[in-house]
Amino acid sequence: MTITITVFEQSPDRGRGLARDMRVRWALEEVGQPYDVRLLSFGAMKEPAHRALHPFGQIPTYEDGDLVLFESGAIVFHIAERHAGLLPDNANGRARAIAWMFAALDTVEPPIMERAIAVLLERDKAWYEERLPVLEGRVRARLDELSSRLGGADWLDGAFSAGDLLMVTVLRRAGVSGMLEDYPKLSAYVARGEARPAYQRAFADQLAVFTGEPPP
Ligand code: GTB
Repeated sequence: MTITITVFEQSPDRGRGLARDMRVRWALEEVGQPYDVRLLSFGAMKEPAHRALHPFGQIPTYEDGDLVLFESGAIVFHIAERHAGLLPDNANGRARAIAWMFAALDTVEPPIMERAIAVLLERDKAWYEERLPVLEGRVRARLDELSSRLGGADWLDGAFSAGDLLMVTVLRRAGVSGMLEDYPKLSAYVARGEARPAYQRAFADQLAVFTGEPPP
């Protein structure tokens, strides 16, 4: 049975790999699992057929036989549990890698997204100029802490894991605003993630959807 994921038919990020299917694609590439893609327009995402797969009418979803999943973090976790390569074999290392998955999605991503949404949708509000520095301060607090913890290591806890995969995708969103430039250790960390062959394949595939050209 081939895995099928849903992705934007026309991603608003214009092929920069910022939508959340990127992390699922990357995880599947890391473990060597082939997959199909179903392209969805914004309208189709809100139709009952897709809402049956995703209660919030969003991408990505994941289908494998009888199993249907939504939430990119749950999908990456499922892939990491089913296949070798994204979680350590030893129980404690595995638990710590899972903690980093949650940290990426629950501690680091929210302030980054809150700032990104304000910049995108709230520029015309009277309180925007006052609120933006507050939101940026929250992002910087997390980036400072994460950078301190990473220190000179290549990855967050030993070998590359699903925790790093999610953290790199989350940090890329902060990179768009230039905020990572003040964090050389985090910039190098993201670059290490992006240099992985599995990342490169995933990125090329999502870009090909946007350009309509086949991946190289
Ligand atoms: N928590 C869910 C998950 O992790 O899977 C969130 C899923 C989600 O936000 N999906 C977005 C979506 O379907 C796409 S990724 N949006 C359409 C809708 O809600 O109607 C978020 C996203 C969108 C666009 C950019 N961008 O243009 O840079 C980046 C990220």
